[in-house]
Amino acid sequence: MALQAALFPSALSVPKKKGHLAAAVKDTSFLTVPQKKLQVASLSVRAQAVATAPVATPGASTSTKDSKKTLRQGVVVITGASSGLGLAAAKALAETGKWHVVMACRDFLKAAKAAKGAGMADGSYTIMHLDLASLDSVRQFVDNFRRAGMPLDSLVCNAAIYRPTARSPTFTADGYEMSVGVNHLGHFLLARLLLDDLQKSDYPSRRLIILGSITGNTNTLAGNIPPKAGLGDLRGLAGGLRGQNGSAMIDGSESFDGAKAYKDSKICNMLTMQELHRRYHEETGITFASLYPGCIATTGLFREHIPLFRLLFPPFQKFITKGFVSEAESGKRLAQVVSDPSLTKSGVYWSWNKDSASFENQLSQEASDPEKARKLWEISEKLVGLA
Ligand code: LMG
Ligand code: NDP
Ligand code: PMR
Repeated sequence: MALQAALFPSALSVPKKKGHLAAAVKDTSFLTVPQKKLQVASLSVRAQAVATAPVATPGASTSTKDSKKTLRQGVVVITGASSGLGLAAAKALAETGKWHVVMACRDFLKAAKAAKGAGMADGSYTIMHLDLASLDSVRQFVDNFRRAGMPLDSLVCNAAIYRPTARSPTFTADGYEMSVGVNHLGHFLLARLLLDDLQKSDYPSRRLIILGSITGNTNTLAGNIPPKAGLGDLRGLAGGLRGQNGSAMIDGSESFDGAKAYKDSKICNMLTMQELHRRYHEETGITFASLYPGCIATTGLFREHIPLFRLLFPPFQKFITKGFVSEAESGKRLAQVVSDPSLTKSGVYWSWNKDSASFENQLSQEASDPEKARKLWEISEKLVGLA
């Protein structure tokens, strides 16, 4: 911890004043794994290059035809890339040589170990601190990312927590229930702030991807395993998801259910993707997408579940439901959504069949309700300080 604090002071305290912030990010080299220079045009992630870095602007690399010939390396930000799906996708993308991966993680040292352990090549990634349980940290991440001078071509909102056995809520730095605070609100702010950066990119296909899940969709068997997801009329969210002075559940229920809170947060993720599509796709050309990568039963997502569940869940999914997918395979699926030239359609929720072929999947009625999406958007804007 002491080492982490020394390396990364903001892991412990988030500077509030602008001056402090500027000072804290002056030398951004401590944020990076500074090896080879990025092959992103002539950009470097090193701090000294920040001031002069020619950030890519729309049209800067002339026509799409030209950019195809000399397609520069893309930059993708993946939240929660220190484990599970995020790590596997980071590895898959970095290995192609076509992508530089910004691993946006809450635990710098864990992420560094994970990248090394996964065999990711030095120079193919940069680690930057992001704790989605703090809106200050989200803003600081955006600031740090911009100062590093990289373009943004793709953003993957992947990080999540699942508290299946929790019977009482925990809260983010801003006082919101943790599962919805991290999985939805933190990502909502991040996505909104980084839209500008995606828009500035000259990359041929810019994408914003938010992880969804089958368990938030009640039009599936898996989505009908209790407790079922359901946002109700969003009264709990509108009340600020504060346990003591109101409900910590989106639907306003009095009792807290950690498993439901997670599934609710996934509905929010899928609704947000569609609302982004409605509001911004036509104007910006950015592709907005969500996906269910399959049941990756071995990831850290289940770390808080009871040991018996963790033991039985993988064979149950492998041999009984056949919904199991390995971390490596799921990583390839997510990498496809980031970079496959055929997956440019916006507003889509992708899934895969047994042969790992992607298809456009149908969301449940609630997870595709435009009125609910609009209401969720407006309340979320207030909660994250954008309205
Ligand atoms: C709840 O947990 C939490 O309590 C709640 O808070 C909330 O978090 C909720 O949705 C979230 O979860 C419930 C959970 C925990 O129980 C389950 O629903 C477990 C589902 C997954 C486990 C299924 C077990 C099936 C057993 C399969 C074993 C593997 C088989 C390999 C087959 C190989 C074939 C070659 O509770 C538990 O985790 C406890 C689970 C206890 C299950 C005990 C099951 C024993 C009976 C097994 C019988 C049948 C097996 C048939 C196999 C047939 C093979 C053909
Ligand atoms: P993991 O637990 O392995 O990975 C989650 C990642 O999120 C970790 O890197 C974790 O960081 C990070 N994270 C958690 N809290 C925060 C925070 N406050 N700030 C920043 N990062 C945070 O789970 P998965 O890989 O399984 O999950 C990835 C995504 O896939 C999630 O969105 C999940 O909903 C989705 N998904 C997963 C399925 C599955 O079967 N596993 C199925 C369907 C969807 P750290 O390493 O520090 O803990
Ligand atoms: Mg579920 C029929 C297929 C199927 C699929 C694809 C999943 C995916 N699950 C299926 C069926 C069942 N599950 C059945 C029949 C049961 C009762 C035994 C069951 C139980 C179960 C539990 C207790 N399943 C779970 C849990 C969890 O705690 C996981 C969860 O809800 O996390 C939120 C989970 C999951 N099942 C899945 C997937 C993908 C998950 C986890 C992850 C997620 O949505 O992110």
